[in-house]
Amino acid sequence: STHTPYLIIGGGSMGLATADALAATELSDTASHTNDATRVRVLDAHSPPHAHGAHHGQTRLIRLAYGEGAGYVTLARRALALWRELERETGESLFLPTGVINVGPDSAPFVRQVQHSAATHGLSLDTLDAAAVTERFPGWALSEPMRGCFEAEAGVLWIERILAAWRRRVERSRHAELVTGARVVRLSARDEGGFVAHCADGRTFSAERVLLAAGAHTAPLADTLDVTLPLTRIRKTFAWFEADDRYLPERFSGFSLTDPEQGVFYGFPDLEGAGFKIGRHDGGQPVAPDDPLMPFGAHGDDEAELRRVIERYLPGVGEVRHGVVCHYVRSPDEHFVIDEPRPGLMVAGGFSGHGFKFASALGEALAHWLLTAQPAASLSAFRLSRFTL
Ligand code: PYC
Repeated sequence: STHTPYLIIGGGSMGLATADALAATELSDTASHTNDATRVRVLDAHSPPHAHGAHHGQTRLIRLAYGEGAGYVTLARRALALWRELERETGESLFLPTGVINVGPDSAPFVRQVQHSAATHGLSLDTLDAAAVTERFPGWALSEPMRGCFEAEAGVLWIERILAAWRRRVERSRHAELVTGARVVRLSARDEGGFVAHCADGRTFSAERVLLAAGAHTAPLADTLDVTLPLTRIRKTFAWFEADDRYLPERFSGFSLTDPEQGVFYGFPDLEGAGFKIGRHDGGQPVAPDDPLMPFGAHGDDEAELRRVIERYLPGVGEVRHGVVCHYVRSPDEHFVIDEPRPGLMVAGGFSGHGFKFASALGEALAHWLLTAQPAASLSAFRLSRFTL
């Protein structure tokens, strides 16, 4: 049957995390479900991991001393514990504790919030002046008033490896199924309750409870049920560069960099010979959900905006090797949008370029919400009502 109790639209970070958490919990409880019937189905337009959404580019940061708000710290801690658990269970290297340094002047609200988050939650954070940053991490050339807040517990997640691991586990589960090549174009409500997902090729899948986690397609699909989500798709770029041995992970950590004139950047040490990786977090170009993304270099500033901060702060980084495009799906306040706007229809989107680190913990909370119909208290800050208050 194409009907299941639960349906997840989007087999990206949030969809697969949730499916994996579902497969690991009640769904596999043989006492309650003795047969092999599929209970959760995940639909993806492509075959994850892939480069059509927001989970390509090899690496993501996990930071706990959170510059976007102290309200994220508990979720980040839970996520880190679950990343370590996934590593143990799979025997794969998925998290690299390189540490993360948040570089910027004290006048930058992000840097102050990093310190506040650490102080509020008792996280260990070394606040270093410009000279101390360069002494400890010779890849940085900083001068006052720049400083760095270094968090040793933070690090790097291997995102595509994680998606591949979740996919394998979901495909092994007796109660979960991933359907690839299923491009959902419309949702409708069922008379007897629940919803139907209509695919471009004419297939339909229905369920009593649906999680819509389809990245750029989340808002357009919600719209087909008259649910308006305030999400914007933004074209983003990042690139790998040649770098000397100051950028190896023994000597250089992950980072955020706030320069009041140039913008907000993030980056990674030279891992497994890939080169030094850097991208810009703010800015970007709005694009419609289905429009192709112009390749790296199509915008005059794609490489230049990265070069400018490299020249100013990162003296051992050389020529660009390879640049790529991706997208952010942004909410108006850049906080996540996670809610149940219609009974049985859950949405998870608007991760605004900082969601992946939380995917393990969000998958756990979303799975529980999907199964129990009880909204997760840990996700209450992300509800849609904040935009109408
Ligand atoms: O949230 O740390 C982050 C991040 C890194 C790259 C994009 N976002």
